[in-house]
Amino acid sequence: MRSIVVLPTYNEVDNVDSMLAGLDLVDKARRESGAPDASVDVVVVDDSSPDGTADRVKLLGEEYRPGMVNLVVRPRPTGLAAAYRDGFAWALEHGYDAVVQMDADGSHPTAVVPSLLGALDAGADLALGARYIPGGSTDANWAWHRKALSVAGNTYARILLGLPYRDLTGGFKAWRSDLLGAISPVGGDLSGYAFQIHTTYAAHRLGARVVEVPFRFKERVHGTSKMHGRIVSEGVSAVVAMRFNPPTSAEWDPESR
Ligand SMILES: Nc1nc2c(ncn2[C@@H]2O[C@H](COP(=O)(O)OP(=O)(O)O)[C@@H](O)[C@H]2O)c(=O)[nH]1
Ligand SMILES: [Mg+2]
Repeated sequence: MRSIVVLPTYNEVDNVDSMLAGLDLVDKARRESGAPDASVDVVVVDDSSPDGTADRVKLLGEEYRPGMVNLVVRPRPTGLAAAYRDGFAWALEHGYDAVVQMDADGSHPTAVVPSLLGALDAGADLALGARYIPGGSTDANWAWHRKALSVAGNTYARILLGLPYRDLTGGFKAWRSDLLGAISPVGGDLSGYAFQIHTTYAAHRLGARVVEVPFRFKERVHGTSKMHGRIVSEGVSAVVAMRFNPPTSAEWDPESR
């Protein structure tokens, strides 16, 4: 299973070194396991960060296995979801079997990526990194209002959409490519939390096998959050809209795997 990690970045120059170093360890461990096509590549999707993130990634890329570190540069910051749409399209065009999405700020530990990919190896179509299941947790340093918002948002979306998953707003996930390709356009035109909820909801409605993998969410150490109020209000209204107008998706046969 050839895998790729999509890393959206906007002003993450102080975080990309440790992200790539961590993912290199994941790549080495999977390749050493002897499984066929076990490599793990990375594509950084940078929105022309003024702090020079893209140049740093180019430089670092030369230190790793040829072809491991890839870079897509977009002209300006248009949000996390837009960057993911382009990164996912890039991954699908390049024929990867599995696509991991994760934040580039250290909140989603690279050491958990093998467990997400392991869940796909074991037959899942979508593995959700989950903070709110046994074994999962959130950093004590995480601002209390962010945690409260996250817990409330998850409860709200879970109840309104009737979904069984405990972490719907998180953005740490591993997808089988055929499933990801079937839910195009990924997340409609949503951004932020709504995008994350929408994609999991679409997968669920297609009959995908979705599993949750616990992880400890760490607050970022370097750089600043790009979260803003509009992402929250979009989340609130988009979940109601999804409830009455569920995502429509291309045909996908759960037995096609
Ligand atoms: N390419 C790109 N990445 C973004 C954009 N906004 C946020 N990100 C990245 O998305 C990830 C999560 O964003 P973050 O600001 O940490 O949001 P928070 O975790 O909700 O506070 C980080 O890797 C950011 O660099 C954007 O407009 N473009
Ligand atoms: Mg963050």
